[in-house]
Formats: sequence, C-alpha cells, structure tokens
Amino acid sequence: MASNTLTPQDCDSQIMNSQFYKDVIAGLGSTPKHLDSKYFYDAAGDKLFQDLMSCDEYYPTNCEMEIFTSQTAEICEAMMGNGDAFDLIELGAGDATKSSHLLRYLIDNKADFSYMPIDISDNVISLLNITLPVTLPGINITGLNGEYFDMLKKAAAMSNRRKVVMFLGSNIGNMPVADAQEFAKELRRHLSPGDMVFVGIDLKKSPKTVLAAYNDSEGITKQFNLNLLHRINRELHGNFNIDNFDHYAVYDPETGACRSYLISLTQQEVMVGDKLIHFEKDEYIFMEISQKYTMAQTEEMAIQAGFKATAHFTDSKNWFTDAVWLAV
Ligand code: AVI
Repeated sequence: MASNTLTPQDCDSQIMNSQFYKDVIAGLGSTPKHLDSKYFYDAAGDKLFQDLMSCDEYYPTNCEMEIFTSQTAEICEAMMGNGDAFDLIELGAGDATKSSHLLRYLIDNKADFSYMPIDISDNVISLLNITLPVTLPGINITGLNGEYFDMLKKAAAMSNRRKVVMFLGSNIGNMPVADAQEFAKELRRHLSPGDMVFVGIDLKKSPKTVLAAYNDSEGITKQFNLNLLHRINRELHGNFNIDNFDHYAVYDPETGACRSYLISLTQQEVMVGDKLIHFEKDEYIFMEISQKYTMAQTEEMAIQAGFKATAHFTDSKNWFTDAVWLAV
C-alpha cells in the first residue's frame, strides 16, 4: 500500500540524488579539493552575509550603496533612456535593498517599467512579491523563480519591451575571469540591440584593503566559510569537526584574485553521506574567488561580449563601479 511517510532509505536517496550532494562529493573528491561558494547561502549563511555587509572592513556593499544613494537620478536617467517602456530585470535580487532606491525614484518619476526580480530562491521571490507592493506602492512587479538564463528567456517571452538587466553587488566577481567573460557573452545572447546591462564590479585597490574585507577582524568571513561545513553536516549527513578547519584568504594584486580557503588543521577522515573523505594536515579546500578588476578590464569585458560600455558610476573612493553596458 502506498504511504506518504518517508523511510530513512527514502531520505538517504533524496539526499544522494540532490545536486548539492553531487557537487560536494565531486568537489571533495577532486585534487585539489574545492566547494562551490553558491552553497554558502542557506538561512544561516544569509544571516552571516548580512552581518558581513554591515562590518566596517567589508567595503563593497557600502560603496555600491553610496553610488545608489548619491547618484540615483543619473543612474535612473541612464536606465530610462528616451522614456520608452522597459522591463527592469534584477539577477539574484535578494531582498532588493539596493535596487529599492532606484525603484522608488523610477516610480516617483512616472517611468513606464515593470520590475522583474530573478532569484533561485522561491522564498526570496515570494517575499518580494508580497513586500514590495507595500513598501513601494505603485510598483509593477513580476518575480521569476529559477536559473538566471532560463528566467531571462521567460522574461523575453513575456514582453518585447526593452530590457535593462541589473547584476549588482560584485556577484560577477565570484566567477573566475574566463567564466565571467563567458557569462557576459551569454547575457548578451539573451538580449537585443538597445537593451542594457547595469553591472556592479569591485575594482582593484590597496591589497591591504581588499584582504581585510575577506579576513575581517571579527571573524565573520571565517564563520561564513565554515558555515558550509555546518550545512554539509546538517543537510548531507556529514560529520565535519568544524574546529579542525581554519579560514585563510589571500589577495594577489597582480591578477586581482582574492581567494578563500579552509585549511585542515590535522590529518583526518570525514564522512559525507556514505562517502569517506581523507584530509592531510594542512590540506586546503578552495572555497571562493572574489575577483577585482581595473576599469579598463571591465570595459574590455563589455566589448568582448558585444556591449558598449556607455557609462560607469563610481563611489567617492573609486573602489567600486556600477557600469552601464549597452547591447550593440
Ligand atoms: C556575494 N559576493 C559578491 C561576496 C564577495 O565579496 O565576493 C561574497 C563574500 N565572500 C566573502 N565575503 C563576501
């Protein structure tokens, strides 16, 4: 007789068929070991990232916020172009704190637009669909839950209005340079001439400033990285002893790559599901890249992908840019 109750075996097979499990096992089974930073963001990871964003040493959020609050009109005018209707699409919208400044200005200035946040989290989209009409009365919002490019296709099928795609917060920096370039090309393939991308990119600066942001004195970044091991324990029947790992970040001023690692403090064996993972003492797990660019490199990336960089907005310290790329 069919039953709705899941047996322990059903639970195990659900876990082992999950993409999270497959990626973790593949990453920890590789040499060198690595984990994908997209898995940082469970509920605890989201909270740690919020804490990080309000920590003094983590500058990117404050820089981008300064750009949005001090140059709201100029940014919105660039997005509005000649005043024709447009779809404002945000990739990885989160709680839309930053974009809210722009949305408020656009609504107050009677711009003809609809806001389409895209996020992989169903929760995020449901929440935005409920909260934004309250905090921003008059907003026309259609939240899209799914992978970026699938949802961009869906947005294109829903209307033939001009598209303005926002990709904020230096999220593009969490890809190696070649992947970021490929991502920009793929973005261009989903757009038409006249469409626009508004992309937040962290710029090269004093190596000490960059490193401090990824090695903060309160240890929030460390907890943020270690949380992925907690998450593996919680969700994949792992038995990581978290105290046996330390966080290590390096910044290379030559390439602009800031990399985070977890270091095994001892020789140890860890179970994840039914897999045994061996760690040598001092062996590392590569966790994340946060790539920094020169302004010239950002413009080159735009050109290579089939865009023209028409403007860039920077904060007063010139640490961060929100660039406007026009599809040509
Ligand atoms: C989300 N992303 C742009 C952050 C960054 O700066 O790379 C994630 C982060 N990792 C450690 N600190 C912040």
